[in-house]
Amino acid sequence: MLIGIVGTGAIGSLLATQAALAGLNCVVIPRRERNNTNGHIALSRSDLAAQSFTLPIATNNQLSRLDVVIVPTKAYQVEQAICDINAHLRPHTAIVLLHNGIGPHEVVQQLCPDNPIVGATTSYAALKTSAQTVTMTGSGQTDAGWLANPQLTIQDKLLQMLNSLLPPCNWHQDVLWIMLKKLSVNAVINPLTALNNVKNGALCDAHYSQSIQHLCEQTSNVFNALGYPVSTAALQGYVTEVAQLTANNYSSMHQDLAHKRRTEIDFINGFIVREAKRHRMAVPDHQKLVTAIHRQESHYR
Ligand code: KPL
Repeated sequence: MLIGIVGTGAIGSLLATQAALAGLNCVVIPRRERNNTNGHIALSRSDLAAQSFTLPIATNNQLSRLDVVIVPTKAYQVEQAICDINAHLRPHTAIVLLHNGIGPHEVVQQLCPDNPIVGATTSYAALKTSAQTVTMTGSGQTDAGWLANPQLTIQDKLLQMLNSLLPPCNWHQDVLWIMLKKLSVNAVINPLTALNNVKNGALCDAHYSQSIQHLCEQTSNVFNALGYPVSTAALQGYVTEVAQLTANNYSSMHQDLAHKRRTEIDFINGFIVREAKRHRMAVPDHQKLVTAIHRQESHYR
């Protein structure tokens, strides 16, 4: 099974080193200058006594032979990443999308109408400490399932692959629900920690409970309209659980703002705002967070 991994961000580099450790047949597809000669990329893992790995950079020929391509980029980078390689992909190559938020699979479906598309989320965490060094900062679990064109003959192979890379991995009949649940947590923790410059655990303070309740209530209304009946209390419970489990972490959105990078707000709270509009519902607290994050981004974009 030939696996392509797009980009060498934190999760991309983690996946590439995990693939090398597991002896999987894997090529790296850098997002910017893609080397069409037979180049290689060197990566080292600082959590594994600086163990180093050399991985091949995909040639066009290898791109056309991929069985699966994993896209572990930021949500807003997915479309360009797929456009860059689409001319070489065959229609049976499975595309695994692994990002925060919801939305990019719709454009991927338009660009690659016949390819099987998998949605995945993971609670693994990684940090790039230099261009060629990555460290796994947290292990966890991975959840995956079909988003489009399910291809049952390769499902077991994909699950086995994800279990080698980010174990344990569970396969879900309705992965959209898993993604919505994760989105409901990210829609609270990410913008609140980013705007208040605090670690995730700070949100357990009573000071935030009313804002969290309002956000979860509006998320619950939208999810109910989408056909996923879930209570405000259940969503609050997920948020509290993740805030406690990751108390010492800074959320990805906090890190994005701190490093003056674009955030994934448009695919997290922005998704809730768009769905609310489609169903003629009001989500004023999510809208306020989108506006406030955009305002912060406008200072450097
Ligand atoms: O997914 C996360 C993120 O930061 O993007 C959480 C779960 C909030 C952990 O920090």
